[in-house]
Amino acid sequence: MNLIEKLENEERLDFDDGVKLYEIDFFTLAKYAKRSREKRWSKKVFFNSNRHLNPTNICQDVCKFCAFSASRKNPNQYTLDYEEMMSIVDNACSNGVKEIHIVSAHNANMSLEWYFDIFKKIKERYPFLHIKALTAAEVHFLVKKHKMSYNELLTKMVEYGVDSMPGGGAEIFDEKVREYICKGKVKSNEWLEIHELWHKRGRYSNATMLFGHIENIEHRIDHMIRIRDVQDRSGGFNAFIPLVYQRENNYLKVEKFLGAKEILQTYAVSRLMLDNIPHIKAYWATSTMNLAVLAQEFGADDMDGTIGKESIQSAAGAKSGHGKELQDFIDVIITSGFIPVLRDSLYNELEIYS
Ligand code: V47
Repeated sequence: MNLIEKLENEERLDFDDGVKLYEIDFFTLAKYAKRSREKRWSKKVFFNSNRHLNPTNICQDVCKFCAFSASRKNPNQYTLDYEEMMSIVDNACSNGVKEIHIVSAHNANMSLEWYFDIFKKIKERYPFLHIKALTAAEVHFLVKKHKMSYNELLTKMVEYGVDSMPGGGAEIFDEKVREYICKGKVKSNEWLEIHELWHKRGRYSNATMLFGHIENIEHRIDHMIRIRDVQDRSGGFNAFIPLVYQRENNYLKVEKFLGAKEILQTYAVSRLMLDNIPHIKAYWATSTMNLAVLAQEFGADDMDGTIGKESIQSAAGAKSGHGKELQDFIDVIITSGFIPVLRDSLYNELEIYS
């Protein structure tokens, strides 16, 4: 069966099909990706009211693409104290935020208790606030440092109030590319294992892919298929998030940057390859609001959320330092002919604006 027949019949696509998707006519690709997102979500575009919290930027690892962690290029080290963190959370909650998304650098000076106390203090004050915290990269870092098993740490995370895990740290799973861009970080199979163990507890998480740097199309398809294989067994990934590489203030020299066409193709290919993941998120912080809403025509159905303050991508040049208002999402989604849906972290629909 050829690729177009497979797309017509909604057959599962293999590795070669995935590569070919980048070669077929752009609007034919868009047609099938959009059909797939509309079958699932019709004209709905999801977003949420969230706040990012990055407790420390001191990191023992050196990922070449990262401009967030303190280094020669970013000498401003910080570690927030509990009072500072709680004041951010208080502020967010008084503005109606429903999710706190906590990601730290790998700071060898901080104890395990320091991490757990962040979650505990937030949950004590705001029992209904959803805590999305600890990437698989952080889980791996903490487990190695404290000589415990993944499962022991995941048990503690649940005990101290973590509700779901973010999709960070996946980068690109191809071992050669990974070795070059983030040597020493959680390995690909370990990243996948941590998420699968988390899903086995009935918990949810996301999966990201950092693209537009030194990887090629084959690496992207391989990345998606490794995630799809886990999802076949576990069903715990809520969303796949292709993150567009931002190029400033880091150590990864990239000659050629992606244009809008290849970014949109990648959202579309993600939708078609990842037939078992409910949501494809066009994260506005790396794609801009304009492209994130256009991505809804190319298979995406989610734009992430208000964020409050964004520190990781904005350090590398993205214009995402300041968050957005709910009204910004509502306006851009309605003007583009879609239906804005305010969701919670697990995609329960809180409000539909029509
Ligand atoms: O894993 C770092 C990425 C990720 C750069 O789960 C960069 O809902 C682009 O994972 N250019 C962390 N990206 C952020 C993340 C995330 C974001 C939004 C939502 C969710 C979710 C997860 O940021 C890292 C890394 O891949 N990143 N540097 C850069 N220069």
